[in-house]
Amino acid sequence: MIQKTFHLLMHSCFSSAAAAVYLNAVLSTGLFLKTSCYFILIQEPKTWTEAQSYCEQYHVDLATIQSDEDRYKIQEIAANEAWIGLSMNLWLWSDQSKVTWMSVKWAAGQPDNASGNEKCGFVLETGLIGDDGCSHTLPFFCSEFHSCVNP
Ligand SMILES: [Ca+2]
Repeated sequence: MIQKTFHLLMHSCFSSAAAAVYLNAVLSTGLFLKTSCYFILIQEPKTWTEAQSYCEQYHVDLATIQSDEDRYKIQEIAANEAWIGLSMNLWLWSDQSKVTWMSVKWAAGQPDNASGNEKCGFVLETGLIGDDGCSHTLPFFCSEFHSCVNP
């Protein structure tokens, strides 16, 4: 609700580019910690399961994209294919939260289950999502603050 209000405010006061810059400044102050998450991109390629363990040990969990803001945040620091917390056990986030499909934007042709065993989700530099075999090794996004999981 805070974000919606914020959006309306930004819409009325700034151009979208200025709003994006300002939003990032506000986000980086932690003002919106409860409704937005920070993400960290770990460049060392790991399998999805290894990546999840790493995130749980050193951060919070693999990244979940629960809103457009989350997606923009990921998109900003995404460089190449990288795991996120999505996996196809009925497509749940790794923290067991349900997928808000409005916030998940599949890349063209995805999910295609191309190898017949593509049960894990990765994000492209565009912020769009695809499915891939969980044993492939990719960089990955962790969510960074506990407030993401327990707001
Ligand atoms: Ca695929």
